[in-house]
Amino acid sequence: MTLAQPSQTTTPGTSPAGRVLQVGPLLPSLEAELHARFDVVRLPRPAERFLAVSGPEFVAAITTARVGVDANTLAALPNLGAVIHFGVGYDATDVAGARARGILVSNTPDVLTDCVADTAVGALITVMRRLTAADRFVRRGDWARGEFPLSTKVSGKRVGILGLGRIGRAVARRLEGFGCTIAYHNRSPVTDAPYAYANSLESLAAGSDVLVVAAAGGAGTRGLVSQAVLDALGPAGFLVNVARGSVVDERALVRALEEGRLAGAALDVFADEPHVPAELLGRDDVVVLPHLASATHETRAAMGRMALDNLERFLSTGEVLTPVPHPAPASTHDTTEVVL
Ligand code: 8YV
Repeated sequence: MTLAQPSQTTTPGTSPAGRVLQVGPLLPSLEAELHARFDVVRLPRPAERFLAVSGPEFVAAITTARVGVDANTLAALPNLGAVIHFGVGYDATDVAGARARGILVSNTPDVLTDCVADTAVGALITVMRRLTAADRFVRRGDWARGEFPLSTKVSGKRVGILGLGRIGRAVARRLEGFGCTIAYHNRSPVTDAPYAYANSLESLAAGSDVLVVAAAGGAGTRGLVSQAVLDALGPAGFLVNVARGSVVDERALVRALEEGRLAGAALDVFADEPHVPAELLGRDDVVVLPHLASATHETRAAMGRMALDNLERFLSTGEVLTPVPHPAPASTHDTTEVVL
């Protein structure tokens, strides 16, 4: 679809005319379809000169949960009407700034819930049973020299979930099948949840063998898993994070592991991806994954379809199909909206 001249307004119910800006890399198949169907330009880096000249041409931006559209980029796009995310998280985008200008923001909820929850449970089992360490043990030839050390039983354990939203619930359902006892912490209790509510994250951690982080990223949850929370989890406790690296105080986590104040951690996300703290890399009590929770053929294809459907709907009607929740989970530890 080739679109006409940029319009100054993107009133819901009307078709905004203009170009689409691709911010960051996308799944190759999604990028190919996008460029075949729409008038799309990929934002070059550095972006300033390009945006100064061409910024007004764009009525929609498409990006990923990890890259997002920041405040500076938004400011250079005066006719923008929508930010379309490939991903459920949108903490990398200046959503408040977008809202203030009436710019719509969409994400791809639900379609990735199963894969992210599967990954959380897989990572939990992997770190508690030391499966990746055991794999390395066999490959090194150490098995011929002795037995692999004992690990920790998973079934029946007490699991605390930070952020009982779509993904947190899917993790809980799966772990119920392992006979685990589930408790959770959100800013406020979820009315229809059959699990015990802890009114502080520290008390949740103190009563858990494993803490699973499934809360939205952003300012409101930054550093929520603090040294005090890790200490409450204790030297026999495990941490699993499939949400955002920013939710955990990464330096405190490294110290806790190094000082034997935590039994292990399985991390799919980091504060400064793709950089992983060097101290974690040599540790057998840590599982490090490259932010892959939603990265299956099936789920990424479904996310791509949903992103394209949102873009198409916006360009034809001025609306989106799956707008992000309003108000966004934000300032005061609102972990009820869940991530990824
Ligand atoms: C995305 C994610 O797959 O959806 C999210 O919030 O973090 C991941 O599932 C990834 O950011 C897409 O590039």
